[in-house]
Amino acid sequence: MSKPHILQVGPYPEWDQVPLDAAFQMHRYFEAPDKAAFLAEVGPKVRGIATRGELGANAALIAACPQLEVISVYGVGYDAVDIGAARARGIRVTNTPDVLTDDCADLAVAMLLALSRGVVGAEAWARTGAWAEKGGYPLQRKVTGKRVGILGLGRIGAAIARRLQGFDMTISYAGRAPKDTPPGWTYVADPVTLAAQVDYLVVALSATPETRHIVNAAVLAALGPKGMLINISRAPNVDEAALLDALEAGKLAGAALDVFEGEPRLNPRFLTAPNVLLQPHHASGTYETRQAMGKLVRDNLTAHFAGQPLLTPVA
Ligand code: 8YV
Repeated sequence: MSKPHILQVGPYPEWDQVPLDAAFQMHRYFEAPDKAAFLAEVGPKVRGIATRGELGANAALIAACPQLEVISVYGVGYDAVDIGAARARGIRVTNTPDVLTDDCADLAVAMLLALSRGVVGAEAWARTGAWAEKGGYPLQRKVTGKRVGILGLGRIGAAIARRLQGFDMTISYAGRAPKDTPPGWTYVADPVTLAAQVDYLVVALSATPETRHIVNAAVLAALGPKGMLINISRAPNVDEAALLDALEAGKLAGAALDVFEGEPRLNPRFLTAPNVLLQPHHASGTYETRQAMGKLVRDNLTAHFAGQPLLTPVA
């Protein structure tokens, strides 16, 4: 039997590419110099799309594949997939939840600690000889015992909160509705109120049209000049212009970001803004987790084409 044709939107590590090539007829969209011509040629044969969280599959890509049955996303966030276009044609969509939760939470905590303690600047202080020339590094902000607000207490948000309990932090969270949480975690309905009562605001929301710029100028003002923002979710959840304005005006103590509008290119204002910690969207970027994500992408495709239930469907 011929192998199902799969449109591959972005690159995968070799340990994924080899088994994908063995099981499916992969068409590497990202390598095609003329994307339109490539799609016109392979689109009619394509029954599956394998994509990455940040690349997704837009309506045009979906429309170019009239036989499309399934979209398998390498990532938990599937906001870049036009779910409406997929649902309208009964196209199934899968993602890679759970396997990346720990890594995303670990990096969020690492970013919070590094930002608050000035780890990156302090490293440069030691490395460049500023320590010997100027003396000790300027004092930083203590983490243990502070108040953290988690915007979006899903799997990743809850994993972040559990870790931060180990730092004796007070945990509050906002989201669509209160959750069943460990004792002492407080639900706050409104993001502005949440920001006003915490030292650190960690954004862990999945991105939807409703959450676009949920962290806006009012939320940042409520977080205030001693407050710090950590975004481990998706760039559109934060109004970047408002964030840069607040940082440049000293109205926010700092921000640590793993995601950016227009990534991988950054707004150049981030390069000069004070007290920002920039990370290249790599919260799930460990060998262990990426291997598990790749396996889940394949297992979902394999299940679909074998007529078995999908492992992690979102549509
Ligand atoms: C990945 C992600 O970096 O899971 C997500 O939603 O954004 C990340 O895990 C990305 O999907 C890998 O391409």
